[in-house]
Amino acid sequence: GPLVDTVFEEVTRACADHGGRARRTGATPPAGTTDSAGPPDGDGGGGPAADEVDATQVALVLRGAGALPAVAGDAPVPAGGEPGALGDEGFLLTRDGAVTVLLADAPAGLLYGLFHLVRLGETAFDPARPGAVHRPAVRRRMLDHWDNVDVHPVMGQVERGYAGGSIFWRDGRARRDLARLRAYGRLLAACGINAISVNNVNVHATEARLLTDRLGDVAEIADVLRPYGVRVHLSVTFAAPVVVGGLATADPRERRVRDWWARTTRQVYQRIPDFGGYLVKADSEGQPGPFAYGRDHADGANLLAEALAPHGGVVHWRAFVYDHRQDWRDRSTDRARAAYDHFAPLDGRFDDNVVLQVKYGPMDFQAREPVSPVIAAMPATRLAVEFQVTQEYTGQQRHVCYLGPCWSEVLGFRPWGPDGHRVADVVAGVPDRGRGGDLVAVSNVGDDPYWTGHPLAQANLYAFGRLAWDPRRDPRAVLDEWIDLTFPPTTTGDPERVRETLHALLDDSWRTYERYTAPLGVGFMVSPANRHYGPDVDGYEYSRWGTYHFADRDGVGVDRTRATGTGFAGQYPQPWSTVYESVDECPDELLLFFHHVPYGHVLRGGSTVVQHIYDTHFAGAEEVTAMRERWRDLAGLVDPALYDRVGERLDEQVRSATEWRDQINTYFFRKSGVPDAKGRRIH
Ligand code: GCW
Repeated sequence: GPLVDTVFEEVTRACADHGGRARRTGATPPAGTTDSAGPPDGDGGGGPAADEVDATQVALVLRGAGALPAVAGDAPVPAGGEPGALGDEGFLLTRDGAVTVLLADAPAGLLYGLFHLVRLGETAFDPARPGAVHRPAVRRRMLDHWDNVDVHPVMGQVERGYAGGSIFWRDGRARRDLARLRAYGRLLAACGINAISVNNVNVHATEARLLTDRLGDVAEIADVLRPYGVRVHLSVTFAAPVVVGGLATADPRERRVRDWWARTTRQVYQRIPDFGGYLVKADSEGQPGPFAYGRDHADGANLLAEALAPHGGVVHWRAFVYDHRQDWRDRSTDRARAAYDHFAPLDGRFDDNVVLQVKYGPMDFQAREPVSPVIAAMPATRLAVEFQVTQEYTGQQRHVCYLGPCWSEVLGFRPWGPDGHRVADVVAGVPDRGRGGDLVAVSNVGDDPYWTGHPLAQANLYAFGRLAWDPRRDPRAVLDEWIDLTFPPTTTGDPERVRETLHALLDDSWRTYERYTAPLGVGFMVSPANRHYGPDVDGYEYSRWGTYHFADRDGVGVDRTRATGTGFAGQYPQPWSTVYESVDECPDELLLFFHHVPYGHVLRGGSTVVQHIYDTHFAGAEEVTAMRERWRDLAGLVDPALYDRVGERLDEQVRSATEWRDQINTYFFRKSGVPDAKGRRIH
């Protein structure tokens, strides 16, 4: 099938890169493949067996596809590598004498194995390397594109996009840049990502038609990405039966509505047989949903699930539901509570092919939030945890902010205490704690030549895929992989310096970002007027979006305790509900998320809240200045255009971090009247 062809193409490409040779046996390569990617001596088709790939000797073996070559028959098979056990995407890498054997039970496994070989480089051929089975921890590793087909008057071509235009759409039309799409498929597969949705969760008029008369545009993308093991999903509007179907209602209980979804979905599968499914933002921030008909989210999700089930598709139903028309005077409504209040009571009511998609924190992708309590509250529901690779609230790809450590913390968090399962286990599926789901992230990719605007933001895309494959990996090790793949040691002249410099910039950049923006879990001090970029401490303080910090002359923070606040802390299982409830036990980095405290409150770390605010802002801005200087070490070692692009963005990051530092420090100095203990300049 197409995946095997892709494996072959990738082998030839890898071999061409290394001056070696690749041959395919047992099937005819697709037209053009061998000629274009074959060895430079023109010694193209037919001939020797696959074990003649390069002098280094690799055998790529698809088990079950006929008799195994002798070379794989003798290879030692580590535990877990029995026939069929590798699954749809797993692979076994082992040695048989002088031959490195890559074995898979399905073509996608070969493809992932091949990218693994590329990552390992020469070390893949080390005779001492023990055999190992590799399988993804999470079955669906998905990117959501918030791309609009039309240019939206406020949000533009890509909602919260910081990497140029969309790679799929431009000005209302499909771009049809198939070469770019193919390159994207390869990039996704190299990261381990196996699903994408191709349009924004806010579904406007034109985008609604992707489900019906514009389906061909989606099918074309699916055709290009299929050979890379990537399935395509679509964001749909819950009101589709009305807005594109011509019905008078979208009520899930109405037979004609159910028939419409069944018929429409059948047509989708006729055109795209491996279509992934629907992604839905319903009754959220103005998007239509089942509430209009007096139905709940389970009724709504199951309506679509029923239409998709016969074809093997899934519904990703987002749990990002809250009242965005809140009155700031009303202290009883707490946006952080909303997802749990809406969804936890529905546990057990969702069909098996519904995946409830929950943002990792209870608010909205802030630089620091507690893990959403919904993740621990729905053992009978499939859950997807949603991250934001696009840096809406973390510097908008103008700032270096490597999010691997943030996601790693979330995935490693144990909602039931030190002896309990992790978030990653819930997503992977563990008895009594979770039915298994997906990891999903909002994409940071656009039509920018570097894909992600800031060249170093590619590391976030890569880290998301790699952590979804194996959530236990150390984000620094993931970064090492990305550095080697992006700045191959043979091309930079001084690979050690490149590696050290990139680690110096990226490793701690998320915490640096947190320090110069909004520490202690306070969140939302971004500018509403400037699309969430840059500081505006009170920008959301009296808004309807439910995002408050309640700073006054005496103190700051949101009381979310059961005793005196909104009760949000009570949504966690033990021990966290007790830990978060207690002002003394609550971790410093989340203190202002859970408590309103006086400026003089002494943190567990020893300093007062206001002094901590001053200290972190001075430190964070200084760290950014140091990052800017450090980058100069790479002058002449990396591509000049890339060097300049990163340099320009670092200049902006220095400017912005300074602005954050000064506005936040001045704000809290004016509110509290407490001077900086270290006598630094506060304006
Ligand atoms: O973070 C917020 C963004 C919106 C986005 C929304 C969501 C697509 O500001 O732009 O809408 O979240 O996740 O649906």
